[in-house]
Amino acid sequence: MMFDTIVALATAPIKSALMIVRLSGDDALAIASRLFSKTITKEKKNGIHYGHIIIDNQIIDEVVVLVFIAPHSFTGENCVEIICHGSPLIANRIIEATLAYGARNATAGEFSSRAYLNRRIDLVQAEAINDIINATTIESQRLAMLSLHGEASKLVKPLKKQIADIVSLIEVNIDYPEYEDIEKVNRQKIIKNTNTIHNQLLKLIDQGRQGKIIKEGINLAIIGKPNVGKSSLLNALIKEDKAIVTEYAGTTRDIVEGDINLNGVVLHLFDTAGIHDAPDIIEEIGIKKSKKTIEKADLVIVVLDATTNITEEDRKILEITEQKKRIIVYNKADISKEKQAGQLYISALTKDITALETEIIRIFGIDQASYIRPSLNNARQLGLLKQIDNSIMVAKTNTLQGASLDVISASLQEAYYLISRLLGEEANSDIQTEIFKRFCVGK
Ligand SMILES: Nc1nc2c(ncn2[C@@H]2O[C@H](COP(=O)(O)OP(=O)(O)OP(=O)(O)O)[C@@H](O)[C@H]2O)c(=O)[nH]1
Ligand SMILES: [Mg+2]
Repeated sequence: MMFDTIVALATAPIKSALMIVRLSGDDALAIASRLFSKTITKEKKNGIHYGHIIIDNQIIDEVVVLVFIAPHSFTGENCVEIICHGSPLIANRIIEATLAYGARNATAGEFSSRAYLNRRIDLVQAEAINDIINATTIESQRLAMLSLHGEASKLVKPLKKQIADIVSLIEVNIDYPEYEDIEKVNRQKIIKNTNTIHNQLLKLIDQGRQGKIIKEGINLAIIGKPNVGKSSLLNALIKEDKAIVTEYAGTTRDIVEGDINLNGVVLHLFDTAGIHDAPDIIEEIGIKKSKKTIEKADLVIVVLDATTNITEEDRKILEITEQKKRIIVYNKADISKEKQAGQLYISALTKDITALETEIIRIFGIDQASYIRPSLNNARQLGLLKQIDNSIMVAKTNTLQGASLDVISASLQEAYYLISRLLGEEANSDIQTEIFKRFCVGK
């Protein structure tokens, strides 16, 4: 593919030890040669060159230039990386000079998108680059790295082949029914194969969901009536006296947030105003916010007071959180005399909250393997996996209901196409090519 040459600062635009100006495109070598004291040509192999940046006959900086000749570069194009001293002024002068010599400013993510367009990486790998940059835990960084190395993409490639196998069989039966040496399509076989693919997809979706949690964390709302110890619980979880705690009901008015890393999973915690009736106007606003926080939470912790019986207010809170994934905890266990079997008791005051932490991990069903296993785990990938599964299930239902082979094939082809979309492959890598690669029909 032919592309114009793009330039960008690859490092932060702040005073630092070094900065990197990156160029990629057909004219990258020529443009860099015009400002570098040495000429960089294609004939030279990938390499490191020491020299000077000279603009308007003036030495601007002493630099190291990395040269990557197409296709042996990240973008698959000719690439030059100029490592200059870490002055924004110098980096800007270098960038301006490259612009004057015909480069243009790269847009956000354009180097990665070129790597994708030049087929150096697929779409899942391109998404992983962003994940690596945004990762906040070692665990999520590790998952992103697996995706970048193509491990996540490999998960769906066998499915594509399996679908192509059934579609090939169906299509050949439709198009060449007169050939006797062709395997006759058998509905039982289609059902068996769709079941196998469905089970694999369910597994991928579950693993992706776990990967998503490791990558993005969980929004966790701490909910309850006033004075049950919600803010004390937030403080115990984050191991910091962040939220104000008093013996007066109605202390928390606004949402107090905190993040913790629990076994490699980031919990975004939201301590909320106690929900109750007849509040004053400020509390009323706080309570509205509490209810909004419930909506956006992945997990709600309903805090009850272990020292008192459940009240009407508690009941209402249990009712409004009923549809959510939730954990009900009895706080103030340190001073409660009676304990009911099967309930979760904690003491936010004495920081005895291990049982709750264990339950949080359990409820999301994250197994140890998820931390090191590649997965298709962003919203786009998970959405497409579900759509693929849906098409497979339609094919199965149609087969069971005796639909025509054309109709069954159409759903399977849709599933195949969706896998291509997941990987960001072009439409011309379409299923017809795949089918006829396998069959030597019309000998
Ligand atoms: N004994 C005991 N007291 C606790 C515990 N947790 C909280 N308290 C006390 O209960 C009172 C209320 O605690 P908070 O954490 O402010 O309660 P809250 O649910 O945030 O209250 P609001 O913000 O008013 O809704 C304070 O006096 C705490 O010290 C606990 O586990 N044991
Ligand atoms: Mg509070």
